[in-house]
Amino acid sequence: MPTNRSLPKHSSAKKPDNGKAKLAGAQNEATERTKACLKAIKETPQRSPAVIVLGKAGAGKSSLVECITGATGLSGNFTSPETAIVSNSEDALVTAECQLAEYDTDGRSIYFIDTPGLEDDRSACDTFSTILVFLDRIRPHISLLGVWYVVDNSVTRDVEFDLKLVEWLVALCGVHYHPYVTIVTTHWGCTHPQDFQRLQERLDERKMKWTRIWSEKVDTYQHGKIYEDGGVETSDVPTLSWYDDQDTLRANARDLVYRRCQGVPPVQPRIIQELQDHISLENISAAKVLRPPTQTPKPSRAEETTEAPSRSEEKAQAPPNPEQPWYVRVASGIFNWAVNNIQLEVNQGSNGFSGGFGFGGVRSNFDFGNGSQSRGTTRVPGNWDRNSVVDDFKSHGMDSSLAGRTAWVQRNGVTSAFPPGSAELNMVTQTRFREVNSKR
Ligand SMILES: Nc1nc2c(ncn2[C@@H]2O[C@H](COP(=O)(O)OP(=O)(O)OP(=O)(O)O)[C@@H](O)[C@H]2O)c(=O)[nH]1
Ligand SMILES: [Mg+2]
Repeated sequence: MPTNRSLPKHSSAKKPDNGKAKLAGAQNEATERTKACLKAIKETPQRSPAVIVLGKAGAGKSSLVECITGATGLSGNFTSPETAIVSNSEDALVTAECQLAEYDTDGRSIYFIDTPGLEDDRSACDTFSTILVFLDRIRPHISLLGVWYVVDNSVTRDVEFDLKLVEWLVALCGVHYHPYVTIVTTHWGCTHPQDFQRLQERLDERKMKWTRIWSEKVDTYQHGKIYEDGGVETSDVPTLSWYDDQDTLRANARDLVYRRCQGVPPVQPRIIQELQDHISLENISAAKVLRPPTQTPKPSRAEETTEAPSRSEEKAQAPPNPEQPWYVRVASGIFNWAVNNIQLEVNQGSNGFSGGFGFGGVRSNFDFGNGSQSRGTTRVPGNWDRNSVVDDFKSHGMDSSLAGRTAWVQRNGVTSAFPPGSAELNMVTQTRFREVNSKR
């Protein structure tokens, strides 16, 4: 059971006692709500619909979840008797554990998973492992309707870590889950057209970078812009005030839920499948992106093979010890936990994702579970594997070697921090390759 260890943002700052009491009450409220949601989710025979909210520390994740669900106690924002929001950075809470809040829409409950924010290179791995432990625990009971990634658009420019986080998001979701990813930008409150212009330019620049990393446009929602009916974004100024327009902000965010959470996707994010397959944390795609620079990555085994690491290979790893890097230690924690809590797995199988992992023919090089693929076999022309980037190149009579593909990637504007031959870059390359060739 996760404990809410939410800490005051500037813990050195002196706070009035009633502020402390409010924070303690808020933490308690969030913990109790999460427990109640977990209980309800476990007791529901079907998988419960859920949305996971991810992003950098302080981006506005908890506030967004509160806005949609009406929950309090996640962000440290408090509501005054006049219903205006009262918040300042001194009173804000840092989300230290994943929390759940329920949004009831048309008689259907959607659970929002508020997650701890990723702060910097040094701590991102630990934060991610906290998210993974929670996700591994809850995954047999949920279907993710979407992954929402929150970005504070008032921040002037992206640093390397921001771009790394988008790479992380791609690796976490997999290209196949792209249609269900939403980037939510926050901090749009402004009254002057020039301020709006600056915010808009920042968003446009960011969108270009995100598109390059994803190799496709990602759906976005601007929390604070004025929207017309049907989710049409406007350039109206003043935009919505964070302090005075919470009702409209809520209506807009709930419209987003309506638009983006219509049905259960036929696919789930790659991370869910990786956890289900008990892939060790060192081999989890998204963890590889966050791996601290000091830790030597395992040599890429993706080159010239499309085979997923087999279960037996995974199991053959040495047992964890304190000298081992974080990802091995945490992995054993996750899976020991899973073994010790078998009752949480009761729904698995009976409500499985019915054969749904083959989205659009674009797959990761990891096994997505339907066992129907003939991986690693020699293929003859005309019998190409749709999931293999190597076969895509071969079927077009092109140089499919790593050098050939790397040259093609450079000529065709694919920018990625993933290493040549990695599963991630292969996926991005494959998407771009198909895009380019579909235009010919
Ligand atoms: N003006 C304005 N303030 C916002 C907005 N979104 C969030 N905030 C404020 O920003 C601060 C951080 O918001 P949180 O919702 O706690 O951010 P978070 O991403 O959950 O932060 P961590 O849990 O630390 O990762 C709070 O003081 C919020 O009131 C926004 O769109 N506009
Ligand atoms: Mg938070």
